[in-house]
Amino acid sequence: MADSSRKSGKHNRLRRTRKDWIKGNRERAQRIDPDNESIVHGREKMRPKGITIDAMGDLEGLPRGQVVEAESGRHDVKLEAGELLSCQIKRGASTENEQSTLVVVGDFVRVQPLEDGRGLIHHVEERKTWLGRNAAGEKGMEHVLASNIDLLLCIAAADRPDFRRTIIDRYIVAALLGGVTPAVVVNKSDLIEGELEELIREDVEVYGNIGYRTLFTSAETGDGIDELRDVLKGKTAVLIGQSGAGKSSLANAILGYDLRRTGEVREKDRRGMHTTISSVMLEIPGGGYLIDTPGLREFGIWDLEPEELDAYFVEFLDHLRECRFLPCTHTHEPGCAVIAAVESGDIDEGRYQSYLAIFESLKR
Ligand SMILES: Nc1nc2c(ncn2[C@@H]2O[C@H](COP(=O)(O)OP(=O)(O)OP(=O)(O)O)[C@@H](O)[C@H]2O)c(=O)[nH]1
Ligand SMILES: [Mg+2]
Ligand SMILES: [Zn+2]
Repeated sequence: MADSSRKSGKHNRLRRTRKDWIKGNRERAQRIDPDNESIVHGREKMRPKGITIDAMGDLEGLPRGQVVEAESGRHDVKLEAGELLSCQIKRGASTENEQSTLVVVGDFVRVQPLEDGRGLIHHVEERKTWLGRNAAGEKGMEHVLASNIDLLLCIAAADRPDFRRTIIDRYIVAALLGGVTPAVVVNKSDLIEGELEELIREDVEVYGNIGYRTLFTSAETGDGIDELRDVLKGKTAVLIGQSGAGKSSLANAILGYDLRRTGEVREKDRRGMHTTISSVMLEIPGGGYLIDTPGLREFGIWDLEPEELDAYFVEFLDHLRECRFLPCTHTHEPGCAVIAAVESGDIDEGRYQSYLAIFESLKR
């Protein structure tokens, strides 16, 4: 089998399931719970199917806008005419999306302006791209963090003893699943010193070698901020990373003024205090949009069978067809070309360890 056909075969399989799922037998939601913004079906924790409730015709005359801020139950929508409207979700609102999160920053929506100056979201348009994860503690519910984005900036702080690459590898898989381009940003570069410097540079080089954009930044000294602005030009990007990594500080540095509240990091374990509680889309002077999000405690990959994971590790693709057994999970099989490439140094050992960890987590 030719390499390309095998690759596209995998993608097709994925596309097909996703498409079937979206276009397939749409199930009417039993109830939309506006408090947790999820669609509740008759059976709890059922994977939510794409739903449409109202016919599109009912939306005639309702202005269109984009959600620019979301915080429990409140959604600020920027109308195409420029006006900002604070909105709630109408009971019985409709969506073209299958994910459990009904409205998220980046969504294009149709709203009904109310007399009191606020608004009601009637309909959510299909998300072109999105960043999703498994909702914490709820197997089978995809929680969407942002939509209609071009770029995912995976922020890791250079000073942390728990600077771990597995989490970056998870973000990358999630980005690719949602049609988003990932980039790796190591922030707090001003704190890199001694032998840590070499270790981190080696770690980051791995991502450059497999084709992802990598950047070192310091929100403190301004190092790398111009380069980051260049990367963001004309794009909509979302900042993601653990609490305390410096996402809001980077947003402020890019904007050139302190709009986003930033927090402290505990001395004891260098963890952040979850300062940011809302997701906000910010317009960057000079072009582009940036979405600042709250730090995440956990990040599970959504909607992927374990045996489909290898297609999301780009550097594996050249080796897949050389495996003795097809299909091969690249975990234990004799004659596995991926394992051979790890042993020869062609594939980075850390990336392979991430693959194994994510593979295990997808089996459950
Ligand atoms: N030395 C140094 N400190 C930084 C840098 N960027 C952020 N910080 C500090 O790190 C702490 C956390 O920064 P935040 O921007 O609040 O982090 P966050 O990722 O937005 O955290 P959450 O909102 O909780 O997810 C603050 O004390 C910042 O001043 C940097 O580049 N260098
Ligand atoms: Mg923050
Ligand atoms: Zn293999």
